[in-house]
Formats: sequence, structure tokens, C-alpha cells
Amino acid sequence: MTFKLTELPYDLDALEPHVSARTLEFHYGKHHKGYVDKLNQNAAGTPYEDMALEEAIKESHKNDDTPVYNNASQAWNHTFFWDSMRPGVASRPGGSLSDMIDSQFGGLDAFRKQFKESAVGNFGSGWTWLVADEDTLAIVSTSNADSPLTTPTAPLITLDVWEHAYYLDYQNSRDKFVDAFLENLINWDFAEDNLEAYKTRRQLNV
Ligand code: MN3
Repeated sequence: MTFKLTELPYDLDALEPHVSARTLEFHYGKHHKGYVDKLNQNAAGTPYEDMALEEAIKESHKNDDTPVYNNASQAWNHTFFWDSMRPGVASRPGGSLSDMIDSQFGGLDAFRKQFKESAVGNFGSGWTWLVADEDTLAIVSTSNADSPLTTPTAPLITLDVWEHAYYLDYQNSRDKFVDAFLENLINWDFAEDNLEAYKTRRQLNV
């Protein structure tokens, strides 16, 4: 097995009551694992099996190798999504990220409103992201397996809005799941770390 299923960074019941253990059991144990398994099947015997996951995403996207791309991107997106959430008391953005949210969106509540509009309005299956784009932030929604990795922007956090992410807990009420994510689950430390790493990469021009 070339590509490994990353470990969930918390227990299955750690995000309750916002995300149930049953949802994570299926979402991580069946869906995420399924993408990794299918990626390994599709990459077997191809140059992709010797690549790091991010490289496999970028190369398969460039080469229109759709089955490898879809499964590689979904494998990466889910790991990034688990890290975008954290159990316990809701966190708040700090440091320069907090300043950027204030100056660009007009504060945390206004950011939440815009993110929610994008996530609820993301038609069908997909992901909604906060990204860094040069000196600015942006909220971006992508469809199916797509992510900002194939663009020059850098993802800071993501929310999975595929129905499998919320149906057991919220049925068709995606808006309630989005609220729970925005108000209780976002791991702002992870977002700040990603912003700092992006700034460093830009300074080093890599
Ligand atoms: Mn999912």
C-alpha cells in the first residue's frame, strides 16, 4: 500500500454533539478510507505510486488522469478537513489572521456569514475553503474532489459539504452543520499555522 490512510487526530466521539461518532465512523472509516483504497488501486503500476500525495494530485490533474486525481484529492481533502476541526472549547482566530479577517471581512461574524453563504450555496457535492491569496484572504467553494492545491492559493481551512459529512446528524439541513463548524469546530490554530507557512514559502519564493 503506497498511500496510507492518515490517522484521525482525535477520537471518533471527540466532536460530539456537533458531529456524532457514528458520522465520523462512516466518514473517516468508510469514505476517507475508500478514497485511499481506490487511489492505491488506480495508482498501482503507474508513476503515481512513487509520488508524494500532493505531487500525485498536481500531476494527475495536469494529465487529466481523473480516477487518480479524484481519489488522491479526496484523500488529501479529508486529512485537511480533520485538521480543520478540533474538539473542546471553540477557538478564535489570533495574530495576523485575526487582523486580516477584521480588515477584509469586517470581523469574525461577517466572515462566518460569507463563509456560510458560500458553503450553503455550493451546489451538489464539494468543499468550501478559506484560502490565502498573496496578501489577501478569500472564501472559495470547489466541486466534487477539487481543491485549491491546483491553484496558486493556499488553503487555510476547509469544510466538507458532501451530504455524507452531515446527513446522519443534520439530514438535509446543511446550514445547521455549517453553523456548527463555524461556531464550534474550526481549528483556528491550524489556519494560522497554514497562513504562516504560506508567508514563509512566499518569502523564500518556493
Ligand atoms: Mn467527505
